[in-house]
Amino acid sequence: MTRTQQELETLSTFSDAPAPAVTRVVFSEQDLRARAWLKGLAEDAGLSIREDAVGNTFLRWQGTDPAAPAVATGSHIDAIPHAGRYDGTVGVLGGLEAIRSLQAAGFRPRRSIELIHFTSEEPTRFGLGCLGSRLMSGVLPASADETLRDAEGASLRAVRNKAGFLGDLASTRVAPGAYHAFVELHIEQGPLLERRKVPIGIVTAIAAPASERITIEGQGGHAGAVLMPDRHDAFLAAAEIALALETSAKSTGAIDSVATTGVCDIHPRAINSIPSRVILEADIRDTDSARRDRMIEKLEEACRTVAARRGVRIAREEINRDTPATCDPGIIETIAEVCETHHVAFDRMVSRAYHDSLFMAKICPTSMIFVPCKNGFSHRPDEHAASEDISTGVKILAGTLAKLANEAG
Ligand code: HGY
Ligand code: MN
Ligand code: MN
Repeated sequence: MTRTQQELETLSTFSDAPAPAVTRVVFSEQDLRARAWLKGLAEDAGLSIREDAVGNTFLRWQGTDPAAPAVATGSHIDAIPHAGRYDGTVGVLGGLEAIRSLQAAGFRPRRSIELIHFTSEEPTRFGLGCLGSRLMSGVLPASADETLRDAEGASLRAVRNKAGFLGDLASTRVAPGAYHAFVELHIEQGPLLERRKVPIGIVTAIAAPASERITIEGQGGHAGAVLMPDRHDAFLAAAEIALALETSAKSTGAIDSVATTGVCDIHPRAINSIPSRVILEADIRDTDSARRDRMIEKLEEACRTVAARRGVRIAREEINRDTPATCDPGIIETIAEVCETHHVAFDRMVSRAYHDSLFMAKICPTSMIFVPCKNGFSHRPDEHAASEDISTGVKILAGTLAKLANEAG
C-alpha cells in the first residue's frame, strides 16, 4: 500500500458515517480533527502553515526566490453525507505527496510551491459550494459572514469563529498576481477515462454551476377528508417542477446540459396530511452558460404554469449562478509535456463537476489533472480510485509543479 493510500485510509476515518461511507461536513468535529492531522503531516514535511479567516489552509514549501508568485496545488477534504473517500482528498494528499517526492529527489523550486486546503468546497453546510475559493477570488463578498446560515440558523461568522477561525472575512481575498499558476489533482467523477483506458485527463474547461431554492406553498389538510378537486397539494406541484427541470436539460440537444433536484423537504411530512409546503433545491449545469440560462428560463416558465394550474404559490431564490472556467492553454501544454516525458497517455476533457479550480481560474492560470474512478462513481460510498492511477496522477502533478516552479517569467 503506498503512503498516499495509507493516508487516504486514515483521513477516511475522520467521518460521521460508518465506513466505507464518509461524511465530513465543514467545521464539524471530524473536519477539525482531519484538519489537525493534515497540518501534522505538513509540519513533518517542513512546510510552513497559514490559515485564513475562513480556514483556507496554505501549506508552503519555500522556494529559493520567496518573493516570486508561488505555484499552487490543492483541493478539499470536506465530504458530503455518505460520500466516498477520494473526492477532494486525492488532490490534497496527492499534492502533499507530489511535494514530498520532489523534496526526496533533491529538487529546489525557485518559486515557492504551496498546497492549499480549501474550506467548504461542498455546499452541504451553508448551501453554497466552493466557499473558501469564492472568498479568495472575490466572487463572494464578506457580507456572506452574516447572510450564509446553516440548517440551525447559525451564521458563517459564528460557526467559523467557534472553529477558531477569527478575523475579518474580507482578509481572505487573494491579491491578483499572488500565484503564478494553480493545478488541482482530482478524481474524474465520471466514467470517460476508465472507459477509454486513459490514465490522465487534462481539464480544458469547468462547467458552470447554478443552483436555486424553490418554495412551493399549497393548502394542507386531512388526507382523507379533502376531496381531490379541492386539493392544492404542494408536493405534486413540486414533482411536476422537478420533472420539468429534467425535461429542460434533456431538450437542449447538448450532452453537457445536466440538472438535478437533490433536496426535497416536505411539510408537515405526515402520511395522512396533504403537503402544504415543499422546499426544492435544484442544481443546473452546462459548459455553455447561455444554454444553462435557457434551462433556468424553462424552469421559470414551468413554475408559472404549475402555480396557475394547481393554485399554489411558488417562490424562487437563486443560490448561485457562476460562469464556466476556461483552463489556461499554457498550463494544459505543460501537463501534456510532462505526460509525454513520462510516456503516460492523456485526454483533454471538460469537467462537469465544479471544483475550487473554477474560482482559482479567476486568480491565476489554472488547469486540473484527472485520474480515473471506478465506473465513474462519486459522491457515493463505493467511490474508488486505484492506487496505481493515483500514483500516476501524483507523478504528473509533481513534474508539472516542478516545471512551473522553475519556468521563467
Ligand atoms: O458538486 C460538485 O460538482 C462538487 O463535487 N462539489
Ligand atoms: Mn464533491
Ligand atoms: Mn471535489
